[in-house]
Amino acid sequence: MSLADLAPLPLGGVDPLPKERIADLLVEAHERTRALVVDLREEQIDRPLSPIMSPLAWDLGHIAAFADLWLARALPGLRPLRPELFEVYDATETPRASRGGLPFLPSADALAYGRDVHARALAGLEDVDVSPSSDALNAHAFVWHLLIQHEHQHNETMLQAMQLADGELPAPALLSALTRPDALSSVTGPKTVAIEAGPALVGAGPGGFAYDNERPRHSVELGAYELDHEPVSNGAYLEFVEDGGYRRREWWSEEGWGWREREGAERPLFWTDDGRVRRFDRIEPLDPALPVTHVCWHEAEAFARAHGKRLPTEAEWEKAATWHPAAGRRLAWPWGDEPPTPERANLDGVAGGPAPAGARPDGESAVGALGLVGDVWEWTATEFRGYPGFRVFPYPEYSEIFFGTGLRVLRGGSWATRPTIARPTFRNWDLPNRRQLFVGFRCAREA
Ligand code: AVJ
Ligand code: FE
Repeated sequence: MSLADLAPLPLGGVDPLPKERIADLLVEAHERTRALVVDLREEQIDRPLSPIMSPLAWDLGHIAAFADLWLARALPGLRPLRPELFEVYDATETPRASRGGLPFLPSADALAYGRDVHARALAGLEDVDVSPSSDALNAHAFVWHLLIQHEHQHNETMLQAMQLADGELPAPALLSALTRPDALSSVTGPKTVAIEAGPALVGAGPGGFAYDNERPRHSVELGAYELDHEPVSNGAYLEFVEDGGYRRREWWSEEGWGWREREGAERPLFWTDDGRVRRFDRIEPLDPALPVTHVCWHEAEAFARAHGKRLPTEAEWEKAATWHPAAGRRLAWPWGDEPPTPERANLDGVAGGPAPAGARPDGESAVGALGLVGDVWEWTATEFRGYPGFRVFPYPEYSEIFFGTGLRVLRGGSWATRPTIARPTFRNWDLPNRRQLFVGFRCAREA
């Protein structure tokens, strides 16, 4: 089966998804995970590639253990295959930095464990009732989507670890379109879109899969605001650097300046001191039309301040991505209710990196913004917390334990995000000093 044949459709819409479709998604996720490491040497999979990331072999075993655990919880009478491994693969108990020292399975064993659990999942799915009247874990195929979403999120995490590996690892061969078509190149300049005052509907509605932190849908009153038409480009960010962006204290928050001084940061991660940029094992010219990538929240915030702007709140981001002012309703995606296509959004790893601003006019949102979904995750001003009326489901360690701990919300997905994850209600989060995500930003201001 080719990966292209299995390109996952986003979830949602049909609920519950037919079992054959769920099975396809499980197979696709499993094959993608294996394809990400297939060209690597065992030693590259087994050792930590960066102090802030897990070894790839840990991700492989963790994906399997997560599925092993939840299958046993969801299928009556099924005992986990390898419960003795659950502690080693518990993300809460073992922070990423210390995972290199854990007794996790080396790559060949981790892959074998993954294959065994995957076979169990496919067999278990056949007999289970996923209709809305089934038990809490199986109704609407919730737990099955949970396995897919989990593996898909780790697919992106694994790519982050590979990019962090000091230029030692090539991009996986499956990211085949590593050369971006020139025809896409365009710079649209510092345009903004205007969004009228009024309520924003934020969060996932009752149907389809969503994580607990995306619910419940609620209304947030917003004033009129302007949002950048597209993510901030390398060209604009380079001007900021050349204007002394990293030397002018007045553009930084106190916390941000502290970060800058401790790090000695002078430019985005992966920009070289001779003005180029590293992508996996290649050093390339800095393309001014591409969105700036691998900046932390503090850098994004300083850039915004230098331009008399600020970062958008997550409600502002979501309104710009989903609100159709003329129709007076919320859309599922920026461009409408249909799922992403390669013409609408740069997702799923296949482009090997972000696309130039303006490259995908078909992805325009109803308020006229581009690139909200795909290309780069976008930092928002908002701290990660539960929405009003939040209820944990099915476990607090997915999101609740992170609420109110200083993490910032990111929206929109990147070029490496699986389409199943890139829905506009999805909330990613990270520490404000982290730059390993495929992350950029756009600015906002009061109208
Ligand atoms: C939502 C991306 C922050 O990677 O820590 C994976 C997703 N949770 N396994 C993370 C997740 C459990 C999570 N993020
Ligand atoms: Fe995980």
